[in-house]
Amino acid sequence: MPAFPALNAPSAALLSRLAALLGPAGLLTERSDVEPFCTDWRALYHGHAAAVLRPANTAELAEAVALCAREGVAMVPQGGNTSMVGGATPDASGRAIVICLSRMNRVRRIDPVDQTMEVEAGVTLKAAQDAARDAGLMLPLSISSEGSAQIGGVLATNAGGNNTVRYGNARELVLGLEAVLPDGQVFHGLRRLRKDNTGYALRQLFVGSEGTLGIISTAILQLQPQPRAVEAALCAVADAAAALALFAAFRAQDPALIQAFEYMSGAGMELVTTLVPGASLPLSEPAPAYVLVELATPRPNADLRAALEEVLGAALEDGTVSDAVIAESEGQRLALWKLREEHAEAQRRAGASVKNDVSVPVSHVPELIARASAACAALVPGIRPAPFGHIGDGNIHFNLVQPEGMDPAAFLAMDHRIMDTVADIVRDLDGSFSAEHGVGRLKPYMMPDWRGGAELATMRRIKAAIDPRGVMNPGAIFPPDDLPDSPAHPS
Ligand code: 2HG
Ligand code: ZN
Repeated sequence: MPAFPALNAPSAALLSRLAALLGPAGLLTERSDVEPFCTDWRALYHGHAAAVLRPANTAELAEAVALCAREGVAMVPQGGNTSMVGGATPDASGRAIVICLSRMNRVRRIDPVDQTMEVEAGVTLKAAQDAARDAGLMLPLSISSEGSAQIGGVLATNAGGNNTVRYGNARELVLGLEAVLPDGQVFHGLRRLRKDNTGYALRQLFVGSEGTLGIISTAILQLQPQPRAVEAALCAVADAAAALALFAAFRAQDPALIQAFEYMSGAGMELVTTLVPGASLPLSEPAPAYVLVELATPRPNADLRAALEEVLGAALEDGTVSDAVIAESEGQRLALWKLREEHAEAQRRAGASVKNDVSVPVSHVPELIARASAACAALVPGIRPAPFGHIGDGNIHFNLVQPEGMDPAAFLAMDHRIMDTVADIVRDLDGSFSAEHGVGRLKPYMMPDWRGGAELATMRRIKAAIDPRGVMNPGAIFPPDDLPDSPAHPS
């Protein structure tokens, strides 16, 4: 286990050097300015920070990191602050500095021949998608928080989302990367090559590192041709097994057409339609579960509507699907997606919830949902399972909303017991305790058990080699014992 020395609060001299380097727009120290950066989206973590740095470019970022590192000050990189696992929240000591990338927000270049885009870390995923689309291409990464989530955070957490089934996770889209190392050196890996076998693929080390090895500053992403046709449908199904039967039917027809294949439980959908303004179910009656399927193709003259109707028609006939609605316009397609993308927001409005972002082999999803629902109901009577997610790639958000009327704090106090109950079943089904949200500050306690032995030992050695002082995002990924200076649990 690496023995990291204690981390320091920034000295007055450091803060004035940072002020001179970054200017008034680049350094926040007033408590009221700093506070918004100290609570996560779920409001599970309430930390404090000595300052927030907002560098305008890589040179400023690198210099600021070097100054902080020299004093042994903890740095917490933060993108859109949309982490579901407290990955970007400073601890309660007030000694850490948050580094916010939002001023580094330029789309530098889109190359139509190479089909790549070079984007700075602070560009929101939505802005990057829009820029790619305006250039006649597509950035095929799509997540519910894309309006706020920034490229740097999306890559640092290896986000997955709705299109993984077709295009892979963020990792698969990264051709090149520039990152600032924990001592302020810059790793210059901004190459846009499809082939580049020159030793270790260092860029991939930063993808999914959750800011523990350095700060991603710029990336080159692989783009795709823009689809010429997109069709989406919402289907009512009996359960996850029926959803998988429908998935199999679409795959049998043409796997290359499936752009998204999402599952929603009836309970999750009911929360959305009752708690999110403007969300309504376009089917005649509620169902036990739903699938949102999206087909897309760049091929000209592909009769995508006919392809969709062919599979849905057969599924309605054999009872796999009990009802379905096909979007007749772009507005209707977005309305269908709203029902899916507002699940996290609806669950936030419903009270406290415990999230389990888990993955299992696709074939095991029905068993996961059945067993985990029963186990959680036995543990907490009245608990409201609201599973949903990316069933096409085996990633289910097995989320549980508190029982009606229960004290939210009492429910959250059971979070580890609930998470462990689900995790035991996930393990039995050969799955992972974190599919796309990362480990953050919520799940490091699970690491020794799940990733123990050579795996965690190797991660610790990589961490110690790249960040020997332990200044980069302490408290994330590694169990608290590794970083005695950084309480990993909510304050
Ligand atoms: C989604 O798929 C996000 O909408 C959020 O990953 C999931 O709220 C969640 O657990
Ligand atoms: Zn998700």
